[in-house]
Amino acid sequence: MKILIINGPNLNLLGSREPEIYGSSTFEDYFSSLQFKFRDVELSHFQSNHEGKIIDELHQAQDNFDGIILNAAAYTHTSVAIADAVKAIQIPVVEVHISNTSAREKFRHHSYIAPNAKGVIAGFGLKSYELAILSFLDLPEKDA
Ligand code: CA2
Repeated sequence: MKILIINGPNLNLLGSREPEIYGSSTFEDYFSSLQFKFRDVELSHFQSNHEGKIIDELHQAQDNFDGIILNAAAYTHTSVAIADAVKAIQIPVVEVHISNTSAREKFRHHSYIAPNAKGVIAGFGLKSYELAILSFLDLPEKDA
C-alpha cells in the first residue's frame, strides 16, 4: 500500500508557531513516527505553499499511489482548482485537518474538497493523519 500525504500552505511551520492550535511537533518528526508505526505502508510526504504545485502533485500521484491524504490547509476553503484536481484523479483522497475546522471561524466551515473526497477527518491534532492511514488499510492496492 502506497500512500502520499500532501500538506498545503504554511504547514511547513508546524512546531514553530501557534502550538495551541497545531501542536508542538514538526511534521518531519511526526512523519518519522508514522513511518515507524506503519512499517508495512509505503508513506511519502509532499508540502507546498503553491496551489499549482499541489495540483501537479495530485495529477502525478494517481500513477504512483493507492491513495492520498490531503491537508490543503487554507486552500481547502478557497480553491476550486484543487477541488477539480481531486475530482479528476482516479485514486481516493481523504481530506484531513489538524484542527476541528467546524469549531473555528465560519470561513473554515466550508470545504471545496470535501464533496469529492472519500471522507474527512478533522480535529484530532496530528493524529488525524494516522486515522486517515487507518481508513485506507482495507482498500485494494494498486498494482506495483
Ligand atoms: O487544521 C488544519 O489542518 C488546517 O488545514 C490548517 C490550516 C487552516 O487554514 C485550515 O483552516 C485548517 C492552516 C495551516 C497553517 O499552519 C500553521 C502551522 C503552524 C504555525 C502557523 C500556521
